[in-house]
This record gives sequence, C-alpha cells and structure tokens, in this order.
Amino acid sequence: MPPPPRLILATRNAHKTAEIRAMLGDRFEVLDVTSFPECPEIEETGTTFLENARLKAEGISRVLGGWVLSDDSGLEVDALGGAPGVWSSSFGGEEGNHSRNNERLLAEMEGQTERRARFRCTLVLAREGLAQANFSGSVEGRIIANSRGAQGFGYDPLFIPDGFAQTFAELGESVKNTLSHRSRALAKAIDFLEHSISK
Ligand code: ITT
Repeated sequence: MPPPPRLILATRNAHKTAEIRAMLGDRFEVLDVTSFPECPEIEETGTTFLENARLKAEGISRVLGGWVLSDDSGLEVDALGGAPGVWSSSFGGEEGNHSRNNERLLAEMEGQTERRARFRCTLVLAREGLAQANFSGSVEGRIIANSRGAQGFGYDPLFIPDGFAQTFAELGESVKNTLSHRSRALAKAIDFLEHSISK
C-alpha cells in the first residue's frame, strides 16, 4: 500500500489539528505548521472567516508548496450582534487566551435572556499559493451562564448544541466531531480532498 497523501493544516491550534486528524482517519497524513519552523505567522487581517481562511491557506501553501487546508472559525452570539465572530480568539484582549475569552463572554452575557449562538467554520484548500475551494459549516446552540466540562478548547465549556443537555466540553471530541461546525465543513470537503489530493 502506498503511503497516504500529505495534507498540511495551516494552523497552530493543536485542538483543531486533533479534531481534523480524527475526522479524516487514515485517508491522509495530516501535519500542521508546527512541523515546519520555516512557516511564517500569517496575519489575519480579513473581516470574514472566508477572507482569513484564504489568507492562511494561501500564505502557507506559497511557502510549503503542496496541498494546504486552513480553518477559520468562531462563535457568533445573537445578543452581542454576532460578536465575537472573526475576533473570537482575541475577545478577552489577548490572542489565544481561552480563559480570558470565556470570562469576557460570561460578563457580557450576564443577565441576558437571549442566549442563542452558533459556531461557524470555513475551510479553504490551497495549492502553490492559490485557493482552490472553500467549505463552510455551522452548529446552532446556546450560551450557558457557568462554564461546564474540561474537554475541547475555546468556548466549548460555554456552548450547548441544540438537541443536547451538555456542553461541547462535557460531550467530548467523539460526540463533538459528529455535529460540530468543523465536522460539517469537513464533510463537504472530503470528496474534493480525496479526488484532488490523491492525484
Ligand atoms: P489558527 O489561526 O492557528 O488556526 P486560532 O485558534 O487562532 O488558530 P481562529 O483564528 O480561527 O483560530 O480563531 C478561532 C477561535 O474561535 C478559537 O480560538 C476559539 O476561541 C473559537 N473557536 C473556533 N472553533 C471552536 C471550537 O470548535 N470550540 C471552541 N471554540 C472555538
């Protein structure tokens, strides 16, 4: 059997890599940019998930050459007019500080009766510096008033998906991967990935 084709993820978020790797199984050799120290930090200057996903996929594939998949994602809260949205990773004031992000979200939602929210994810697949395709997915749910659960990352302890009584952080990766925004976007990408990357 030949080795599986390589797919590089344009992310430094180890949780995204773990989820995507688990969902793709052994179809691809999945690596992320932490395996390539020569990869630059890509500035996310876009105002939409698609723009930022495209910047990351094109920027990394320009440097590494092969097939690169990026993920730009975030949480939209109706009572906050769609915030934190594309700024989800720095909502608490410090990029990637999930506990500060969650503290700010809890503070902003205090006393709010409208708790509806959704996670969104856009994936962009690029090659040689050019985007080839994009895929999006979302999952509806609500924000609770106190953090619950220790699995997952980011806003997972504050988000209960519709149809469930537990947060993503309580449900864990195997359940989350059956219904998350990321899994729904990836399900749409699978055919394209298998047909393009194996050639
Ligand atoms: P890369 O840019 O390196 O991929 P990142 O974490 O900075 O990593 P984003 O810019 O796409 O990625 O920001 C996504 C943020 O949205 C993430 O930091 C979380 O705060 C939130 N988020 C996205 N998907 C999530 C999920 O499945 N569970 C919980 N929070 C999530």
